[in-house]
Amino acid sequence: MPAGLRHARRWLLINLYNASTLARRSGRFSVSVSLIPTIHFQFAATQGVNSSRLLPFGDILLPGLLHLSFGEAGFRLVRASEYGISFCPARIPPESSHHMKLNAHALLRAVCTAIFFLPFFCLPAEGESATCESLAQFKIDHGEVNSAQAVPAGQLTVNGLLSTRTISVPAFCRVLATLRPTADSDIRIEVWLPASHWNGRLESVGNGGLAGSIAEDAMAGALWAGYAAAGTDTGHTGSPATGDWALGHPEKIVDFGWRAIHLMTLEAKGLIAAYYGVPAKYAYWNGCSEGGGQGLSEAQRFPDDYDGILAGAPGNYFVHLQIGGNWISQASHEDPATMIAPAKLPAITAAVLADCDTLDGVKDGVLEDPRQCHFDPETLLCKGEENNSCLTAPQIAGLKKVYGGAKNPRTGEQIFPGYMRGGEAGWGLWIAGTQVPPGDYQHGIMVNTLANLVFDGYKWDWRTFDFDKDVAYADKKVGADINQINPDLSGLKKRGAKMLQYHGWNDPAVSPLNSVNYFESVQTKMGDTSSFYRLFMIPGMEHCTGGPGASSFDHMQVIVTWVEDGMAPDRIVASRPGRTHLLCAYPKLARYRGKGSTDDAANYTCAAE
Ligand SMILES: [Ca+2]
Repeated sequence: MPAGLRHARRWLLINLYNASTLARRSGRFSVSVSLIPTIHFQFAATQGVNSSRLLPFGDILLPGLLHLSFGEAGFRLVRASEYGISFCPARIPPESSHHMKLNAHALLRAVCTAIFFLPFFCLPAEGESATCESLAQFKIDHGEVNSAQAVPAGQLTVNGLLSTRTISVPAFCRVLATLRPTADSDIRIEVWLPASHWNGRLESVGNGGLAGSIAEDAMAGALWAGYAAAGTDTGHTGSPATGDWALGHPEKIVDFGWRAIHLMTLEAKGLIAAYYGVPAKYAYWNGCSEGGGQGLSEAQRFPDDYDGILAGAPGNYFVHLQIGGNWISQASHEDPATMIAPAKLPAITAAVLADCDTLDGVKDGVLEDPRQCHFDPETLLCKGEENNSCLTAPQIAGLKKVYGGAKNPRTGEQIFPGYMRGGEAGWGLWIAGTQVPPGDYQHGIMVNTLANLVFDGYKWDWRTFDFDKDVAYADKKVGADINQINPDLSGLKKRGAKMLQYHGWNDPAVSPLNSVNYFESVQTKMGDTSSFYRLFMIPGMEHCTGGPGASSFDHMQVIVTWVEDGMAPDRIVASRPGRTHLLCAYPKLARYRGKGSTDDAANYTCAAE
């Protein structure tokens, strides 16, 4: 294929996709029709939508032919992809269905226009594989490309930490590189480039815990959605709960803290531009847990890196998060008498719900805002023999410490907030445990972090942590690099980037109040941030996912809509099997309107408390 035509085809695909998402996000219905196998055109009815925003490609390719008007509704050719023969309505919002005025004449004219463009899509695929392999010679600034390989669609075997596994992927160009910004750095990155149907965007994916591996599954998900994807191990290899890589390697701590993500971003953008011949139109960060903290780091340190940032359940106050974990270990495990067996957790939540579930007006097993609940654990005191429905006095004392969070015993200052009432049934993996030392995740990551990044390795005894002087010591030693708490997001605001932070109220791994604290610190510093930074607290969601609340939604769709269409999210409809629920931009809360099913988000409104 001639280079010019290839370029035109690429631009068309990119912009068709963009127009498609704009149309869908604008709340208009769309209708899809496939003409021949492997060619699929989607027409979106775009009544009332500004045509100049919908047709960014119109300037390049025959604008008059792309804009079809039929009475009240405008039909545009907006997308091509390989779905085979079909004729189906796609994503028709109920409130828009009455706008549908598709008639035979309109369809005929639209199909004719589509046929005009067939040659663009019927041309043989360009030589991506050769182009891909040439990336092995591509010069990057902070290291070298190790390999570039065209991967066919199908099953890809990746070497996971615990086991080798296969993941399903579309055809893509897989680039492996190693970055060495310092002599002690060894940062592995991967950049995955869709062989076809690239949507013009980069989606970088984050890590969990102490990182140490690349999230191939998340990268595959991004590929399937048409994104070029990037990921890094942040400069060391190992389990996300292993920290021995850091002992005696201060530069590796910097790589983990912020440098690897930033450099990965720069190199991913360069590789994208080299492979496709055009730069990514938009770059997105998508991370939760440590990945959420990485998103905040990018927002604070390198606001030019991303146009949109999804920061879920961020472990951004990393030093204090671990100190909070130590607090829990000391509160609930230092003395075996304080240990709360996992079998007791459901009874605690049941007692909390009996006290507080209906404070939000709906009995649904979920607290809309657990801060409104002041359930007193003393009510669970065993009257006679201990059983799984009651707590002993030492257990109650430990539970109160988990709720209350880490505090400086001398000043009373909160070091890291505690965990919320109503989520206890989901604490098992993270907080509770019957071993000494505890085998839960919080404890494991805490010991590995504090022992290796702050103190002198595993000979350090977690029981000796001093919640006064050791806090300042830890912050001074590594806080500048691994805490992401700067409330000044003026760089992000200035360039028009957007950040959506979300956090489950039932999170047992990173206190949800940490998200509230950071969000409010930014409001204090900058005033109202609603034009570029919003927080969504998710009732009943545990760490990044799961829990009794309805918490599933298309995160990327929300941030892409905000960045590219300028539509800031006020409310998000989340779902779980059998239920939809309304999520509201903090500090608003979903309030039941009083009529209709309490499992239907349509019967709620976002209201100030
Ligand atoms: Ca409730």
